[in-house]
Amino acid sequence: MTKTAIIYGITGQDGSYLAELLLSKNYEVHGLVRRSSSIHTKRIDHLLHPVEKINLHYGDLSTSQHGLISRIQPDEIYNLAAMSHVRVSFDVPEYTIDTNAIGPLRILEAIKDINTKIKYYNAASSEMFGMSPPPQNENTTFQPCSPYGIAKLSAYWTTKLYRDGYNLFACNGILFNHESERRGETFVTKKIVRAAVRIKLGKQHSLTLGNLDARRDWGHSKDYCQAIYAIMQHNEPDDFVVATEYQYSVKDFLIKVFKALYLNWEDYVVYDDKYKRPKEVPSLLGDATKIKTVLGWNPGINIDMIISEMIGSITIEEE
Ligand code: G4F
Repeated sequence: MTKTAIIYGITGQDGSYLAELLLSKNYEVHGLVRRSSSIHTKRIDHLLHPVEKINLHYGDLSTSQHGLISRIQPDEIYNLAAMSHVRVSFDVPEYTIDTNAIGPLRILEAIKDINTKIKYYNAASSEMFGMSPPPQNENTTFQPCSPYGIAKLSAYWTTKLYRDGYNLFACNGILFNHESERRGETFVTKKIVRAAVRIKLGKQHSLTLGNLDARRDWGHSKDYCQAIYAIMQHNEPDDFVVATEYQYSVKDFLIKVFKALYLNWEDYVVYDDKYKRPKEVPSLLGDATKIKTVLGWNPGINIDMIISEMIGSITIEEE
C-alpha cells in the first residue's frame, strides 16, 4: 500500500533529497512551503515540472499544525524545517527558539490529538553537544552554546517526552554537519567552494571568513537522508547519532578546496570578526557505532567526494 509522508523543510537541502528518496519508494509526498515573494523552490523544481510529483502546501511552523495533519492523514512526518544557521541564531534568538523548539512541539501536539499512529522524525543536531569534548555519541552530555543548539535540544527532549509519555513513534536523528551541491551559500563549505571557483575564474579576488580552527565531522546529505529513512523504518522508535567518524578543521577544508583548484588559499583569505560567533562549538566528531550496529547504516561519500561534487556543480550551474 502507498504510504503518505509530510516533509517539513522540503525546499531545503535535506528535504529535497529526502523527497527524492521517498518518491523512489513510492510514497505520496507532501511538503510545507513558506509563502515568499521570491521563488525558493530551486532544489525541488525537478519534482514539480514537467510532472508534479510532490504536493506542496503553504504554511510554516508558527501556528498550529492540526489542520494540515488532519487533512493529509500521513503515515510519517519528517520535520527538517528550521532556522538552520548557527551564527544567525545569535541575531534572532527568539525567532530561532520559536521555529526550532516550539515548531516541533506544534507538530507533536497535532499527532497526539489526531492519530497517535503517525510516525515522527525530529531533526536533532550535533550542535546540541556544544562544548562536550569528542567523540560524541547518544550517551554524551549535551552542552549547547548557541540559541540554535538550545532550541534543538528542547525539540530533542520534547520528542523523547512525547515518545515516552504518549507512546508515539517519535525519533531523533542527531545529525553531524552534512553538505552537498545543494548546500546553502552561507554555510562555510559552500561559501569556500563557491569563492574558490569564482577566484579561479577571475570573478572574485578574496574570501572573508571567521574562525578556521573549529573542527567538524562533514558527511553528505544524501547519505544522511538514507539514515533518516532507516531510523523511521526501525521496529521501535529510538535516537541515533549520524556521522562519518572523520574530522577536519575549517582550515583543512579550505586547503583541500583551494588545492583542488591549484590555488594557494593564503593569497586570498581575509578575516572578519562578523563571521565569528559569541560562543563557538570547537570540536565535533561523531561516534556512529549505534546506527551502524543496529540499523546497518554506513556513509558512502567521503569529504573528497563531497568537495569534488560541490566544485563541479558550481562550475556548471553558476558560472
Ligand atoms: O558551516 P557552518 O555555518 O556550520 P555549523 O555552525 O557547524 O552548523 C551546521 O551544522 C550543524 C550540525 O552540527 C547543523 F545543525 C546546522 O544547521 C548547520 O548545518 O560553520 C562551520 C564552522 C563553524 O565553526 C564556523 O565558525 O565554520 C566556521 N566558519 C568560519 N568562517 C564559518 C565562517 N561559518 C560560516 N557559516 N561562515 C563563515 O564565514
